[in-house]
Amino acid sequence: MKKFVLALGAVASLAATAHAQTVVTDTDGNGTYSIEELTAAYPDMTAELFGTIDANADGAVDADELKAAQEAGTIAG
Ligand SMILES: [Ca+2]
Ligand SMILES: [Ca+2]
Repeated sequence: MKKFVLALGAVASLAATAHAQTVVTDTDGNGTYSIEELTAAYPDMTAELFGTIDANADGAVDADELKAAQEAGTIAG
């Protein structure tokens, strides 16, 4: 019984960790985030906001741009 309770606690803390952070998934696996992929994580995403995050304006957000935007508070971390 004690083992079961411990396992339950581990699952609960994992869930809390996942919830504390917005995870953007590279759904098509091309190494960058499209506006569709960002919208899945940030429902309030707009083309204008995407343009702000896409610092080098190449039409895709890479991991560095995403991190910079999160650190700058442009989008939630
Ligand atoms: Ca992608
Ligand atoms: Ca970019």
